Amino acid sequence: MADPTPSTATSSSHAQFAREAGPRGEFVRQPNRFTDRITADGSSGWPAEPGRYRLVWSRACPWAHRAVIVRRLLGLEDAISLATVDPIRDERGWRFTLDPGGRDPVLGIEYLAEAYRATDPDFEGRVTVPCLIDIPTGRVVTNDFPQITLDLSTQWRAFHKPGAPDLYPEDLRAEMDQLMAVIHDDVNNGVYKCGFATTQEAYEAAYDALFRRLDELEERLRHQRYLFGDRLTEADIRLFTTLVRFDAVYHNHFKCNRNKLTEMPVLWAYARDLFQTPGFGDTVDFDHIKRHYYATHDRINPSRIVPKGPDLSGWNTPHGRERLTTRPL
Ligand SMILES: N[C@@H](CCC(=O)N[C@@H](CS)C(=O)NCC(=O)O)C(=O)O
Repeated sequence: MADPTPSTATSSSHAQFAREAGPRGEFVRQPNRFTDRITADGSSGWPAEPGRYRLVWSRACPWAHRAVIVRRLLGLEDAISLATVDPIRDERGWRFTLDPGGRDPVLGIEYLAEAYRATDPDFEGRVTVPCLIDIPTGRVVTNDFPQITLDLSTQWRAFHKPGAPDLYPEDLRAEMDQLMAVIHDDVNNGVYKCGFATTQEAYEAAYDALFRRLDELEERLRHQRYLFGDRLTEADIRLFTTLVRFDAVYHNHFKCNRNKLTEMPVLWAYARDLFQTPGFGDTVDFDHIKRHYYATHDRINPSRIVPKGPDLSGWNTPHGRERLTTRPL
């Protein structure tokens, strides 16, 4: 381990988000504030109903990107509308400055924080995407990102397109939950734990866990096309949204630099295979991704300079993974 002396002061003043710094300088993500669920039978008070809810995302955000890929694969675009925020937050948070007049045309608000405050006037945490908003009342139903996507699969079934994939199949759920949990801890959130650590020790622990897990996934995917054999599932979507950001931001900005994704041959081919699948690559916006991370985490990158590289043209090169498939998608 490198000499930890320079950063042993674990003061949260070094942290990107002061309220989310643990006692040993580790990043501790805030809990999701709104955890209501939209259900098929409406028993939660929020029935699955086309046209009623608006999904708010940032093209930069890996957690929100999941929801958009799932929505697309299931054919829920007409049932759930989409609001896109500016990749650059100001001191009041996510803004609808990409829309005419700087207002979301459906919700009529300029800042996502307005919906959070309308739902909970005492809310003081980070206002986050993704979230689902009830259009008639303007209330935030949920910003519980892991549940949002599972519910799109299980509670919105009546509105899926014909032939939509089962992204959360019952026979795989126990195994999927287990794998998605470790991928969350070590990879999806793991890159943030590297980037937002305020001590050398916390950073190295996160870095080691991240690359240990990536090595394991590299082996798992060597002889099978997806994480669960020949079936594309939500687990792949969750892994993809981190992998696609890896070389563009995490490798440099979050110091996840043992190697680039392009230097892990199996994961690189796997990620390209997904990238070239409709719903994946066509929902990736490298410009938003780079500008968001480099220009809004001012503790990590005070100059806000956005690197010109890396060369991202490799994403569309042949991946050769078709030979691993025995069943059509
Ligand atoms: N809801 C989760 C995860 C979603 C999340 O972190 N989204 C990021 C974008 S990737 C966000 O909205 N951040 C707002 C901010 O940093 O102020 C959380 O509260 O940490």
